Amino acid sequence: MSESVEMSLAEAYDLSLGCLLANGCDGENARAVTETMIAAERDGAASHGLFRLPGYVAALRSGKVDGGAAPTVNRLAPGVVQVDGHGGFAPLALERGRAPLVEATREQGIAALSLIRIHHFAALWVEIEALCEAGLAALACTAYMPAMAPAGGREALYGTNPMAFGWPRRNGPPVVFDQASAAMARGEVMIAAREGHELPPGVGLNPDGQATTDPNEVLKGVMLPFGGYKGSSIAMMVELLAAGLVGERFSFEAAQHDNKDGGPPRGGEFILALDPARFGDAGWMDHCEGFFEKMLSIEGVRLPGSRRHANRDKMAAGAIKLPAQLHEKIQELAGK
Ligand code: NDP
Ligand code: PYC
Repeated sequence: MSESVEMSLAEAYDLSLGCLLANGCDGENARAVTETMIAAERDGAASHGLFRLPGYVAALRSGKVDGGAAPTVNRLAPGVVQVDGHGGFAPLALERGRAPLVEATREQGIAALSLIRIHHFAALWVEIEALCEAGLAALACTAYMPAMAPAGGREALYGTNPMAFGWPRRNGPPVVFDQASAAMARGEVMIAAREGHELPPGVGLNPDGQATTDPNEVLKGVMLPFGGYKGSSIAMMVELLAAGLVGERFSFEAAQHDNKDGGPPRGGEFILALDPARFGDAGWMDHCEGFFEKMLSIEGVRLPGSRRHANRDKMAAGAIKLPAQLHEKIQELAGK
């Protein structure tokens, strides 16, 4: 384990905000991006926390991303809300789309949010939890740049293409799963490389197409889908929803246009929201609570998202440990 620097969440927030402001983000974008990364730090999701800040800054410095972008909202159809991010980072666009999506979903029982011209570099549970806290069930997905081979192939075509789904609870946090369609998020592979850890088998191939558990070799080679052809089909679905449907770039197209500065490429996101109260079963909440109870009555079973929430509870009065090299890098990027 590398050396680390301990800091409170408030200190980490200030560090990130200052760094983004110093690199051309306006206040609203710097706040929204910072909140997303700090939420990940708080929940122990390091691969999508401050680890991403150098990439966000690279995209600002190269001019790929507009740190002052003001997302606009359009109601394309009764059940389709579109947010145009105008080339900015995803968090502010997601924030701007949330209230119109909740309103459309409550009106109709089901509605979708289509995000275009955004740069997504984060975990998806952030947007899902916010919708579940408004009493809705939701599903989100986004594509990236080619990192993973379709089942049977050895050439990257799909992004690591995450999909997240969440369900509201009566008391306590929603149940949310959020998973890459790759065997592991690429950020986790990068962290394994940084920490000198081996990967479990099945994550990827080296540049010669041979299976390897060396994260550095996987990063040079190609990642594999989880569960073989099953994860591969989910990755394909994500490409079709987050690019084909919303009218944005497929991962391979995003890479063709990207300047390879290490920051997130331009792409899209698709979110589907459902209001369980509009599906005809007044007792849906009790029914589903009973289902979760049943699940948890089986020894060894936990709900997805419970690890994050346990970390969140622990972190309430605690401190995060930022790798010293990353801390130094962020300070340098902030001009300190
Ligand atoms: P993991 O494999 O670590 O976890 C996937 C999900 O499974 C989580 O919801 C996790 O809940 C749940 N889970 C894990 N173990 C269990 C268990 N024993 N029982 C029940 N549920 C369990 O995540 P990934 O490596 O696939 O992805 C990590 C992150 O990377 C995600 O947040 C994803 O959005 C992000 N990502 C973003 C991309 C982008 O393009 N923006 C691309 C790819 C990934 P818990 O958190 O509680 O452990
Ligand atoms: O961890 O695979 C990943 C990832 C890609 C974009 C953001 N995170």
